[in-house]
Amino acid sequence: MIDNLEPITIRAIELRRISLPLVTPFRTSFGTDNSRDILLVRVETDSHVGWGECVSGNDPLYSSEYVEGSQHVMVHHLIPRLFAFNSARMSAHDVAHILEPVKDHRMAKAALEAAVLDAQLRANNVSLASHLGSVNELIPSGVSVGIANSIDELVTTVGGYLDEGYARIKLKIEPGWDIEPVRVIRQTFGDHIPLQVDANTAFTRHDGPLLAQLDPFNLLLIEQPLPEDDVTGHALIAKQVGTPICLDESIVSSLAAVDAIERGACSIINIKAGRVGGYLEAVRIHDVCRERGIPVWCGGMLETGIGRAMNLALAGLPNFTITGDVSASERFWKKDIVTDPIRLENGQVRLPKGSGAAVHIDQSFLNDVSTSAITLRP
Ligand code: NPG
Repeated sequence: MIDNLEPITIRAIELRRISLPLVTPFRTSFGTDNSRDILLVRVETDSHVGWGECVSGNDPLYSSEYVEGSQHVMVHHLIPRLFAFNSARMSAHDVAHILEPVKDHRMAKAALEAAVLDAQLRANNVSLASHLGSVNELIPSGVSVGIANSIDELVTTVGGYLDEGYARIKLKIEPGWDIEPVRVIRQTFGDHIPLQVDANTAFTRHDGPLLAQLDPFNLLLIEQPLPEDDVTGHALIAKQVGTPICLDESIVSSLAAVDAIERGACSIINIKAGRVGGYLEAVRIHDVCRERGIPVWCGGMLETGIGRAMNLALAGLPNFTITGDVSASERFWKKDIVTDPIRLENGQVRLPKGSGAAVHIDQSFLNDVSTSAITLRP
């Protein structure tokens, strides 16, 4: 990926918070979401506008980031650095470097970079997908299924998604909701459905023998069984379990990806731009994985149409050979904030066409769901 884009000058950055209720509560091993408080970033140049979506959650449960903290670090640390750079004239490829002195806060950095990139790509009349190196327009769509109140409820939910045509099912697991749900889903729907599980760090190094009980069910992968800072623990588990181990939370950068691969901690990686500080770093992770023969897939973080379209641009890169969490908008939202939400077509989703992320905001609905907005200028 080369930076062949004309730079832009940022005239204003708007931080807008919206509140969107989920169609159904989404339960993982780290908590239950009923609605999302989402921070959107709008970058304005003299001629164009770009959008970015911050994936931090309402509470610091998936990682240490949370939406209030992301907004705070943007206002007080990140945006002032952008404005101080070269009279706010820059390329999106400069953003990570400008923000590097601030430690972590990758979701906040990713949202700012995404908005700058979207504005710059629109000004250059280039699509995000082609800039990132995407080669596919139709992307197989996987769905993530939260922990249910009962096995019967889980069976009904999974059956509904299979009827809709989803190409792959991911079950959230935690201690006590692990082997049995997988056994019943396999027994009910057969061996042929692509199935995987996600523990979101809920197990320990001692759980290798328990997780090995998943081996007979021929899962595509077990995602992030152990805490994010226990990379060596994942390498130990990988020796005890036949099912491939995939890392999500542990992979915060391309450096972390190389480290985990070299330590034998995973044979598959989930890439989320928000978790790694932006789409440009996400492409670098794609590349280091590709060079090392490690397939990747695109994760999701309950994004609106803005983040969903950007994720699809990423998921079209050639080493995204495993079906990702790129479900239709209606999986999570009754109504999206974009005019043309991502829809499921025969188990696939289509990359929107146009410059930048190629989405258009439904301005009146956006206003309806907005809870606050502030504008910062250089
Ligand atoms: O399809 O957008 C989606 C959701 C996929 O399960 C999903 N995401 O741990 O990967 C995860 C989980 C998540 C959601 C994590 C929200 C953090 C926040």
